[in-house]
Amino acid sequence: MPPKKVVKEEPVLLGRPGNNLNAGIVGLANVGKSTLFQAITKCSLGNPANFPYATINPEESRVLVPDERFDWLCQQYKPKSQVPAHLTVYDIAGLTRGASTGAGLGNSFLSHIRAVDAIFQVVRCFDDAEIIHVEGDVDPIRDLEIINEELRIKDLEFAEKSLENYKKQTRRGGQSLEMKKLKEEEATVEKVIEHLKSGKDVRKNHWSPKEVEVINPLFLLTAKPVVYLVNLSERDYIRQKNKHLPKIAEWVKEHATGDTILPMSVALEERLTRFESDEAAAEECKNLGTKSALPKIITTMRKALNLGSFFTTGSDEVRQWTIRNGTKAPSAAGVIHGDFEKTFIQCIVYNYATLKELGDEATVKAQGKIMTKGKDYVVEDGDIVLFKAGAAKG
Ligand SMILES: Nc1nc2c(ncn2[C@@H]2O[C@H](COP(=O)(O)OP(=O)(O)O)[C@@H](O)[C@H]2O)c(=O)[nH]1
Ligand SMILES: [Mg+2]
Repeated sequence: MPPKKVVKEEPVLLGRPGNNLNAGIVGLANVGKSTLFQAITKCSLGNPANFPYATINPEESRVLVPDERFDWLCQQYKPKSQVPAHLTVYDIAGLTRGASTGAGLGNSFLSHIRAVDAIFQVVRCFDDAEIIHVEGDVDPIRDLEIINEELRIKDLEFAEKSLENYKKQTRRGGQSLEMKKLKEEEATVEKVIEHLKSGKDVRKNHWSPKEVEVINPLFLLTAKPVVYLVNLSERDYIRQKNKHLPKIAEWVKEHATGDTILPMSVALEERLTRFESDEAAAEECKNLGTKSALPKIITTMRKALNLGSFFTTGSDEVRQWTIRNGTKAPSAAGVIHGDFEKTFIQCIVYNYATLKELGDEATVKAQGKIMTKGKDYVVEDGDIVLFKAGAAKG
């Protein structure tokens, strides 16, 4: 007898569906958020492509995603146009203790955080008597807890509101399918409330796909992936040492297991953007025995958002496209043009790794490594794809 077919539940990710995701810089006031945002915006992230990644408005910027695969493809094809992938980053005003209850500009900060897909949380570890710390002194653990708590309180408030709504609907009772579904959803919201009350962030749990479907429309703040950016003095960053670092690592391990912590120095990054050229900045790094943390910051965030890339290549254009990992071919085609998703026929595909190994497209072809795939194909990170689509129906 053939083995029983295992029906695999399709995983559903927490957060907004789609491929065009963004990240916001969050933290207390005066921790270096805006300076970091400026540095990210100005620097070319080592990417040679000439791409208009300018600030869209003072708080929103499209940042190049550095990727050596893209650079290599551009060298191979020498295309007329080079379009790297980008990540949209927002500078969000500082959060204050009590923001969840409306302190400061509390609720408006929180609504800005609600609008982003992921959070860069900047934690201040640099000492500078001239830069006032809103809480009086440098204490990163206290700061982490303030932010963590404000976000959690706000989520609790939202979840409780949602529970009230469910209760209104389930009060009338009954055995209908619809009622059964509502009760299940209500139970999930109750579970979320329990989870938050026990001091845990929503993203730190294994929710079933069904539960995720209930959680996503709540747009919870602690469901968003977080990358912790520890802002050190230039000196501490260069020597990769700071007395607070071990404690931060411990805190993250306990409260946000698995989240990435990246030590960085906003002061250094800001200084590097003031050099006349990328080469001069690189020379400075070499002399200091260090390197900019910005490329890693961007690529780490892409990973946290579960984003991958596929490429389209040719002598006209080499372009890197962004998709969620696990995206099927028609949806990936839809990233290029909305119509392609519906009119998708097939795709011609091989991976960058194969191309890099064999040297050029002609060899990949001669060795029969180019595949034709249909609508169930899951596009892999690094795939080089040509989509075939039919004419759009009017
Ligand atoms: N010494 C030092 N000062 C910094 C650093 N980052 C930012 N600052 C200064 O701190 C002040 C607040 O910075 P800003 O980026 O506006 O902080 P935000 O409130 O978090 O956006 C400014 O005067 C910055 O020049 C840093 O890494 N080291
Ligand atoms: Mg600011």
